[in-house]
This record gives sequence, C-alpha cells and structure tokens, in this order.
Amino acid sequence: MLITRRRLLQTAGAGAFAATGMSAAAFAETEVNLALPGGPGARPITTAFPQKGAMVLQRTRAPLLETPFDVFDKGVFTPNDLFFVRWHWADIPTDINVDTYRIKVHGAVNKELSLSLNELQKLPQIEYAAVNQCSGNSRGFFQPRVGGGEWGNGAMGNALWTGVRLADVLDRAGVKSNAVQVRFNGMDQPTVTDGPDFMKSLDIKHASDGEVMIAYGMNGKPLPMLNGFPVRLIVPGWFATYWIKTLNDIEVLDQTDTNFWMKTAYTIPDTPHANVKPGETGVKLVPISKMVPRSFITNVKAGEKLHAGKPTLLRGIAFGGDSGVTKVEISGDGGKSWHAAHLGKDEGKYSFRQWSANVTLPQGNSTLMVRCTNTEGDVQPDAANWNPAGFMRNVIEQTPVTAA
Ligand SMILES: Nc1nc2c(c(=O)[nH]1)N[C@H]1C(S)=C(S)[C@@H](COP(=O)(O)O)O[C@H]1N2
Ligand SMILES: [Mo]
Repeated sequence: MLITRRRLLQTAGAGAFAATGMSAAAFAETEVNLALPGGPGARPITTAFPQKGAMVLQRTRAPLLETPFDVFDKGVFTPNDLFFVRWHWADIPTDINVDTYRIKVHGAVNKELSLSLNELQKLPQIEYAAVNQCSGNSRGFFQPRVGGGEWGNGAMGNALWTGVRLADVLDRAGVKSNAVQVRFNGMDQPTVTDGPDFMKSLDIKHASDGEVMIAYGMNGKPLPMLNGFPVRLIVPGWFATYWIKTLNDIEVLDQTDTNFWMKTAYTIPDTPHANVKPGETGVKLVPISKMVPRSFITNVKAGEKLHAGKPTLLRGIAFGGDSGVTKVEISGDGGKSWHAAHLGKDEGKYSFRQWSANVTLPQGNSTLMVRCTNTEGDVQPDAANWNPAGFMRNVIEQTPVTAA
C-alpha cells in the first residue's frame, strides 16, 4: 500500500535528478555555518534534490545532504524531506519500477526467492521508531581533522519505520545450518572500474533476531528515493552503514564476509570509545556496530545571549544508542554540577527522546552541557574520542553562552 502510492512520483524524481550534475554553487541559495573547528564551516543550503526540502549540501555527487540542526528542535521525528542523505557511489537509482522490482534471496538457503514488493508486503507488518545515524556523524568536529565527509551533527535522524521482519523472509527461504552471515546489497553501483560494490553483512543470529526490518514505510509514507525507496534495511541500534538502501539482494553466506566495506572500511579501533592517539599504529580493528548514547541542546546555540538570574528553558534530544534513555542531565557550569532533565514521551528504546530542563545562569560566560545515560548504564564521555576515520563521536557537547 505504501509502495504503490509512490509510483506517481517516479517521473518527477528522475527529471529532478538531472540537477545533481550541477555544480554546488549553481544551486546554493543560502549558507549555514557548521562552526567546525578544523576549518571552513560554511555550507550551501540546497533545495535542488527531489523530495527534499532545505538541506545542508556536503557533496553533490554522490549526494551527501545534512539535516539543518534546527530541525531537531521541532520534534522527535525527523521529517522525510529533511532526513539526511548519504550514498557512497554516484550511480544511484533515480527511477524504480515497483511492478518489476524483486528482492533476491540466495546463497546458503534451501529455496532461492525472488520476492516482489506485493509478496513482501503480505508478510506480517512491524513498526518501530529508530535513529539512523552515520558512523561519521559529527566528523567535522574531530581534532586533529580527519578525512571524509566533514559532517556537523546533522547526519542523523529518527523515523517511525514500517516493514517486515528480515527473519520472516529468511524463514521463507530456509537458512541452511552452515549459514554464518547475511549480506545485503542495493541497486547503487560503483562508478569506477573495480570499485567495490557497497555491501554490508550481519551475523546470522543478528539477522534472524526478529527486530532487523526490511522497511517500506518511513513516518507513515513511502521512503524518499534518496533514502532508499522502495525498501531498505533497518538495523535498530546499529550505525547507518548497515541500513542498506534500495535493497534488492540478500545473500546468506557460509563464511564471514571479507568484502571491502566490512573488512577495510567502517572498522574502528577495538578500544574504549574507539579511541586512539593520532598516529598510533598496531591497533586491532573491528567492524563498527552498535551506536552509543548522545544528547544535544536544540534550542540554544553557541554564543547566544541569555538572561542571568532567572530560569532559562533548555530542551533537546537524546538517544541511548542500542538501548533506551535512562537519564538526561544538564549542567550550566561547565560540568561542575549536574541536574536531571525532564524526559519527554518514550517512543521506544531506539528512538530520539526529547528532554527539557531549566537552568539559572549567573552574569557572564557559562558553558551549557547535556549528557545521556542509557539503560545499559553507558554514559557519554567527558573527553572527545579520536580515530582516523572520524567515527563514533559521543563526547558530552559544550555550548558556550553569555548571560546578562
Ligand atoms: N545501497 C546503499 N545503502 C546505504 C549506503 C549506500 O551507499 N548505498 N550508505 C549507508 C550509509 S554509510 C549511511 S550513513 C546511510 C544513510 O542513510 P540515509 O541516506 O537514508 O540517511 O545509508 C546506508 N545505506
Ligand atoms: Mo554512513
């Protein structure tokens, strides 16, 4: 149902994609300053991408579009047209024929499947809220600077996802007893000869847990083309790199996947907070996996002037990573003292959670801070982590303000 409605948009989508060949400057309407410590923080705001509103333009081809941070102050769910976009290869699908679209299930299975979208939608429907966050969200704040997309904090979003259990699809195919992992591939293709196709794998136990979803709905609507229409994988609590878009190939593997995107890219130091010293060598690397807790103030910006001696309302969002939010605390004095914030409605353990709190500031300069503790007892660290890929930032963020 969610999928067929979307056919109307196909022609419009394909035409508008021609714009993605234009230079960034050609459609820069306004600018935003991401205030990145390592250098140029100015980015154009663009409305040139199909089904997308005003987005921070990080790169045109393949599209990297960041959600303007103000969006996170407006609600706990990120609207589809403002949801960030990230693709590795520029050869991305611009036109989907929903009648001929098939999801192939093959490899170590008893019966190969070629599922149409109609067949997929006949499986039991599930729905939950979950945060999709790029491993490199906030990479632009790494010091010393690292290579890669210099994101601010907007390479994340929270949506209500609707779809079917990956486990139900695997059951229909009948997974063989020698299965080790399940590999996911989408319609996008490398644009250079011998470029590695973007594919990600999950262990068979994880893939069969009944939570991992093949989603066709996002906030009650079809997925925008740039976010993976018609279907994408949802791996709640895990970084977005596993959330394969335009999913059309599921392969059950009888050994551990060693493809480039599992073995080489998207690996992190096997250390607390994936933290190493710049230049450090000989560190064991493991594939990135679970997210970690984060929290943000969304209604006050760095450098803002506030009133002294009376309560100022702070509000924002928090998420637990791969578990729920237990506690959000705020500090108005740079971390010397902490006070519990009020938590908003619980939309599920993988969702953003809104919080609010009052803080009374003295005259002069103050540093506002917020920190989240998840239900596993994990709390955000005081010091920023560092690794060469710029992954897994979750330091307690600081917002300097003045009050008079
Ligand atoms: N098919 C496909 N799926 C993909 C990717 C990709 O390049 N191709 N990138 C992954 C990464 S690294 C991220 S951060 C998320 C971004 O999801 P979004 O564009 O819906 O925000 O998609 C993931 N799924
Ligand atoms: Mo990502």
